[in-house]
Amino acid sequence: MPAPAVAAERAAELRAELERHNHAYYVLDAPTIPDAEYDKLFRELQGLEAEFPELLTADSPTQRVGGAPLKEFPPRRHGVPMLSLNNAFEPAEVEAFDKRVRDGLETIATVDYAVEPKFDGLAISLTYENGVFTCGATRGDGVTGEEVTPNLRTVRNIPLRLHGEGWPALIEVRGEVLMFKADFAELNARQRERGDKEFANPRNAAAGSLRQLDSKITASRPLSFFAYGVGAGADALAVRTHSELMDKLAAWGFPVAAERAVVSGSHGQLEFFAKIGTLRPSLPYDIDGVVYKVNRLDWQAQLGFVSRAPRFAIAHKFPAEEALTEVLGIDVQVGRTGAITPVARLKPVFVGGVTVTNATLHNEDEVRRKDVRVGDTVIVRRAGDVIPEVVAIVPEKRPTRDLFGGEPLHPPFELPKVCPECGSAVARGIDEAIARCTGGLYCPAQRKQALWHYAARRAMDIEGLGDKIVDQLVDAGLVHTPADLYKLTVETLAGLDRMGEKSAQNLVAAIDHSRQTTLARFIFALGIRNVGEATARDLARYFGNLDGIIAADIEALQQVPDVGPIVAASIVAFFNESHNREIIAQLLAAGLHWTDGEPADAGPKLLAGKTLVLTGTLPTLKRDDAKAMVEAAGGKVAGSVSKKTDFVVAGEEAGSKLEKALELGVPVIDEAELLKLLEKGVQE
Ligand code: D41
Repeated sequence: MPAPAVAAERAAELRAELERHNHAYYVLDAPTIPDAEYDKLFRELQGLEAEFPELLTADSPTQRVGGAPLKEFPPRRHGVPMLSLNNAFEPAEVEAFDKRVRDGLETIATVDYAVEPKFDGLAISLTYENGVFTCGATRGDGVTGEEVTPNLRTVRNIPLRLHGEGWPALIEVRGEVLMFKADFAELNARQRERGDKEFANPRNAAAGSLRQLDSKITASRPLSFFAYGVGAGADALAVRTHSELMDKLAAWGFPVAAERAVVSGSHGQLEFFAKIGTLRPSLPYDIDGVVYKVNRLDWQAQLGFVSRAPRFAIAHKFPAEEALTEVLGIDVQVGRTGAITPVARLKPVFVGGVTVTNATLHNEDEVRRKDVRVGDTVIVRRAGDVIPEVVAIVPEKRPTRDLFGGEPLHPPFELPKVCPECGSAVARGIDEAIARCTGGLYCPAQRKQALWHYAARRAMDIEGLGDKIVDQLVDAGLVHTPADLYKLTVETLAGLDRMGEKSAQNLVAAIDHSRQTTLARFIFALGIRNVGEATARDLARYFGNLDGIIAADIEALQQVPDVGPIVAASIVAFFNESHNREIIAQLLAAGLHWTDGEPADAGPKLLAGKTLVLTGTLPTLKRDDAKAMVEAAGGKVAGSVSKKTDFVVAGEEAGSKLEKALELGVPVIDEAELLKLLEKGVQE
């Protein structure tokens, strides 16, 4: 055990060092030591304080972890009342404020203002006696607040002892306690994991955390503090302006707004307002406006205040981003990919600068978690250009069937079983948050998307059927499903915007040409969720025919290489939907057929063990299709010619591969001979 005098000296040293690291980490955002080192010093101090309880001081960093729970918060009268701020919303109100200030000062000169973001937190007052934090309280009614000292000690960026010198024997530092957006998101994720209640926004989270009787709970919540002024003790400070005061507070170890500035007149104020408005989404904390303060302190004193609000300062607020309103109904919307999104129909409410009548509820789980019901009063949020959302309900305002706290008037929300647009089944994949309409090709909400995909180069490759044409065809009601494409005539098409006779003819020819395809392309063209080109090819190769794929269950599908439970479930859901099977039947009736993928076990593998190389442009077959046909017959298609190559299939403009084949004496055939091989096999 060290001698008491040595221990006392070491404890003081450790306290100073730990607070220096705290300040660097939480105020300057510039860590000075690794966490593990900090923990080691922290535990050493804890050890000394345990051995020598007389060494324990109020400003010890070990006191940041919280103490014994309180029964209630004692009232605390502020040394100097905490004023409130008047609000301005319009530029004209800001100009009027500036005019009042100049009139009050009887000056025609331009007035300088200290300007700063308006933190959306809770106003508090921190008392330091001889440089040591001794008491912290909420604003309360401005005269008397609640003392929450143990809780405030846990706020990591509040200095427990003032740095530097020159501070008066007693000083009240005023500021705002808040929670950073990132800390809030982390806290809510933690709450959710534990099944605890989530907070609606960082402000509520900060308020809920600060008002804990058990300071150990507050210690586990990531609160932060920013200073914006001084109450008692202000007269003793040798400063001339508010901006100098803020510099002094920063030097004593307080976090202050990095965005603070000094501007001239109402023009400068409005410029600052606009600048902070654009910065707002990227700021790490929520703000609800900016604050303008006459910079010269003697002028502040001269202006004084009226009924608790200073004449020298004003808050210029952004339009509120959150408002209360009522849920009139809950509908679902079908997106272009079939995603089903629950949407709250709201009693119109002005929020975020616009009137909002709908707000997204994101997905089924979110509605359940928030338990939003028809008739509920809800907090609606619209921030910037983000889609309005329902943040939370106000449980106390839920209407009930009777006056005695009986059951709610409306049942919990349930997602419809069928798509409101097309009546197809709604399905939700394993591990998926989003439910989807399985109507795919048939659903009007998904129609355009489904048609674009169907016509795409890697799908049915219908040249000339681009996005613009699809839009027109669908909007004019000419095409509902891919099967309708095969009924289009030159006359109908020529009637469309920017479509000449010649392009119409070409498009009809391209659509006609697409009747001859491959099974793999066709499967891909159906736009089954989670089925890309490669999976479509694997399915075609494995099953060999469409009926086999349609008939396969989840088990059978998973026998296909690379097909897992999620893909298999998507395929089953797609073919279970009768609308989809109907469209396939219509397509086949329209004459669609394919040349690959004959039943895997039917017919001999005529090209088994043979390696072919394709080169140049073939007269009718596309490269991918020729490859698929060779592979379906058991053959292999290689990228380069060697002595092991059995055939080189050469089309127009064949280059070096043809030369190599001739050089090595590899047989060279054309498309017609390839088709013969595919039909009859190799005649040896
Ligand atoms: O950021 C803030 N929320 C903020 C609040 C600020 N930056 N400055 C403030 N200045 C004052 C005066 C001028 C009265 C000292 C304030 C507040 N008051 C305030 N916050 C809550 C009530 C008043």
